[in-house]
Amino acid sequence: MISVTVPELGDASDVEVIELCVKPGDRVAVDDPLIVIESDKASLEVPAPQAGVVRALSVAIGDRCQEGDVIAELETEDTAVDEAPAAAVDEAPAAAVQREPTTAEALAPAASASTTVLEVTVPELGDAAEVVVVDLMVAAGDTVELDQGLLALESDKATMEVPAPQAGRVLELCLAIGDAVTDGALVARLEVAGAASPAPAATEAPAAPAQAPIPAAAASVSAEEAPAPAAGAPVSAEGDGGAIYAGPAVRRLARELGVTLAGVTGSGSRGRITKEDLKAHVKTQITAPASQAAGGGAIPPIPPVDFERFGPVRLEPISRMMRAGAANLHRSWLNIPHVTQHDEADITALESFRKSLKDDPAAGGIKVTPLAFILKAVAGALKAYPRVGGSFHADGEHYVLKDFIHIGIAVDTPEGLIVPVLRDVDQKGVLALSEEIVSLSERARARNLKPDELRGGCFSVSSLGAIGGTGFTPIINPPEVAILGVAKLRKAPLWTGEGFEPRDVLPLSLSYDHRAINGAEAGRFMTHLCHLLADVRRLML
Ligand code: CAO
Repeated sequence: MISVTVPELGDASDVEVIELCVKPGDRVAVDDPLIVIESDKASLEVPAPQAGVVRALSVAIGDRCQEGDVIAELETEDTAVDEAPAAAVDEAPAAAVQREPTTAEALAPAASASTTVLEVTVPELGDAAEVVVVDLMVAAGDTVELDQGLLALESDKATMEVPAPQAGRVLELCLAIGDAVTDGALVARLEVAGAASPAPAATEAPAAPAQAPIPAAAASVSAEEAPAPAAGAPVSAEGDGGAIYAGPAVRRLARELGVTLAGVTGSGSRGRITKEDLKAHVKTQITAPASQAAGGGAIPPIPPVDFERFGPVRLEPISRMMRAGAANLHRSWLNIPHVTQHDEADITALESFRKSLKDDPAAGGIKVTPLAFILKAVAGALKAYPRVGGSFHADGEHYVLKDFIHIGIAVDTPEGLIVPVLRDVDQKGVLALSEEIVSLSERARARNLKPDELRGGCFSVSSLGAIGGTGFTPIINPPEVAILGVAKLRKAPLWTGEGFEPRDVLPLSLSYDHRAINGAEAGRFMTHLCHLLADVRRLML
């Protein structure tokens, strides 16, 4: 553990703490700012002299301090290992626990070291840019088995566990409940016996990352960054020449976000801009009425309403999943020219066969709903009309045709809508698809889907058939270009050529991206789909 003190202040005798950049428990790299202090002439960040974990902050905002005053206690990489649980020290030769091995040592044959420290990181998160820690399943000092969950993460779509890549002892858990993390964030340090097995790269312990040489590109970026103004130096000005009070970390963040600090109002003393000010500014810009941001063609905002004027109201939080879903739907609706093609399939024969499966031992008691047949028929129609399962290429010059048929199903959950994907639907039977629908929808409702189960779809099906309705216009799930809405099956009189017969009629609505699919193709796709559903024996051809 080392004590971090206020550095030499030049002319200034005492300074005020105006910002805390970290909190106890935070992991910092060398030179990460810990606090910001301000004299009457300038502000200055006090950086971490070494990489480590902040164990305590000895100052609060508004405190006045002087050169040499302790501002924080930092557990550095070395001291963290020194203070490893006694049992670990007992069981392992001192050399193995006194310091972390380098990558080379960690990967060396077992004979060279009796223990190795593995850094477990957040695995690839797929579409989820950021996830939140919702459960800590172990504590420092715990012994863990291979694949035992260390902690649980939750995105707006699913919950997942980060498992131990090897059996061992948890030296340190580096995250706390509520922390928002991204791919590669450090989860835990694990002491494992012997040399590290060649685990996936993400879980291998790199040699103290903060000490790794900075690649040339990174070095040139940091050279461009404004240096921390020394105490007593004038506060640097930005853009318009006016004085802008902001530390290097805030300036760096502003550059990353493309924000000109001149437009940001600072809430710190003497108008100093904090990270919170910057984030609030960006949020305001994003949520600002489009008419202000985008000029004449923008969408006029819906004016806010004070509902309490009309009676008592209650506020209910909107789930993360619901918010993410709303953003996706809005983005799709605004970007994609939707057209919806309606049709009806005569599924009398399909229904009679499906109902017969209830008592058929061959079905093994599996619950079979019309949806499994619909997926199978959609797969057949996608084979015949592959453009409907395609996507625009990001280069804007190509269309992607896929040699696989993965189909998403919209599942209604208490937290919001979620679309797990069934893979290779064309290669599976109706019973296997039925089992998968039940499994995916149950796990979607338990928020227990893996990221891989939520991506890769070519097409989606949204079934409201169990609920009701005669038709609806579903919203496309990009990068897909089409989605099928299924409404409630009904008995209807159909003309057979000789008279009317009561038939089972299934209303279907295909919303498609008119840039990708023209109306004639959509019409043919739907006609073919209805044809397949009318006699599912055709799926075997
Ligand atoms: N017409 C009439 N009855 C239907 C039907 C239809 N089109 N589709 C299903 N049913 C029946 C089923 O056969 C079942 O009855 P039985 O048990 O007597 O056979 C009953 O309705 C319940 O079905 P289910 O909902 O349990 O199963 P499913 O396979 O049809 O659907 C799932 C699964 C996950 C898609 C569904 O539960 C769900 O979440 N639907 C909502 C999707 C949604 O919200 N879409 C709107 C998104 S906005 O575009």
